[in-house]
Amino acid sequence: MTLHPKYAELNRKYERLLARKNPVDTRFYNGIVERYVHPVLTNRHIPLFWKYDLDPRTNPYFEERLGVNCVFNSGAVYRNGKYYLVARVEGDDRKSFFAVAESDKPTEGFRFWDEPVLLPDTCPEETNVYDMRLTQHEDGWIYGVFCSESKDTSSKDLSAAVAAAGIVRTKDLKSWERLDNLKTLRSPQQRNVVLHPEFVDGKYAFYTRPMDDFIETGSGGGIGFGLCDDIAHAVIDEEKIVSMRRYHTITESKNGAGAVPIRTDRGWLHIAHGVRNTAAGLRYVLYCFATALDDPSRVIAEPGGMFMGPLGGERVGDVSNVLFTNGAVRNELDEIYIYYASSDTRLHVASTTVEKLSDYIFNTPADPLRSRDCVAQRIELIRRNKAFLEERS
Ligand code: M1P
Repeated sequence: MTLHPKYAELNRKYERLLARKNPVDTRFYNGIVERYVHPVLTNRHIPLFWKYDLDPRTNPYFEERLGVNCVFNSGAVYRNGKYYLVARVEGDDRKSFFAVAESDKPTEGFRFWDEPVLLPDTCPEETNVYDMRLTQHEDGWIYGVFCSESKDTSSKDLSAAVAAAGIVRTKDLKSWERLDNLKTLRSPQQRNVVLHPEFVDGKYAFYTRPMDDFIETGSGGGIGFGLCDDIAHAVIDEEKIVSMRRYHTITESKNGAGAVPIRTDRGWLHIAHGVRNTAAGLRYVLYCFATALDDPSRVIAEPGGMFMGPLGGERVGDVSNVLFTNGAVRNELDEIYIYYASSDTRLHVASTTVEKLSDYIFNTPADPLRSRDCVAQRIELIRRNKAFLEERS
């Protein structure tokens, strides 16, 4: 029996999409990162055989049987010259799962492996999983730390859920070992948890995000940091706040550790997300900070504001309230690629270098709290620039 003619047509489109070049978006400039015209992963990158039953006897109308709504927040690793993303794939039923996509190039050509990741079934209460951060740890394993969502059985509210940090490890991104979910004794819920790539005082170190409930961080004061002895049964009893939530800043509503920190000579570079209630509604942005090499819980530089926000005004329809990263990689050329999601529907990439990102983090002034002080800061820059220009004329 022959294949449905639609298959050949859709397959041609799929291959064209995967071969498409992804030029730098010249409409955007901030000197810190380059952004690219096309997303690196969307639901159109999902192989046809994940969605359609190709047998015309059981699918005579070539209907999508298991559709995919979107592909976004991905963990990222760079190994042996290849870029690997473990993306959050969300089916039409809005349940998420993980899948590995691979490319030789950091900004284009990502192709999903034939099958998505089937996690070991060791957590019967878990109803949904998403947002995996991938850490190549110095102990030799690649760890995936992700959001594990379960129904809150203690609440009468049918939609009440509990967020915890699930932990898996792998050597090849193919076979995954499930470890116990992270326990944080002081915080009832966790999201945006990131494993630090090196031991700290001989222990595994996590960036956490203490939350009062499933969505709201409530009294959770920002990005936390805690140590644990045993990664297979990880328990953190004390969380220290590293990057604080602050009133009237981009971390006002909540913030979260985004990508795994990048080691440089000057310190660990962190890319995180902040959420703020703005005049236009809730807005997610990316911000950065650096921590000390000998103590990755001690912030040594934290510029004010954001270094990447939604592309306001430039792409009508693509302007989103969400800008979220959980993966960035650095290659041997000291290039950094940041994989970020916009609108919770597609995955984009931005690039920078260790030098540029460090320059931004260590030389951008901190955010004064009051609007008046921000104006004063700006006037100071304007006057300095005027003097500089006059000197040259
Ligand atoms: O919708 C935006 C993001 O919301 C959650 O992250 P956070 O708790 O930091 O706001 C997550 O569901 C994330 O996947 C999502 O992108």
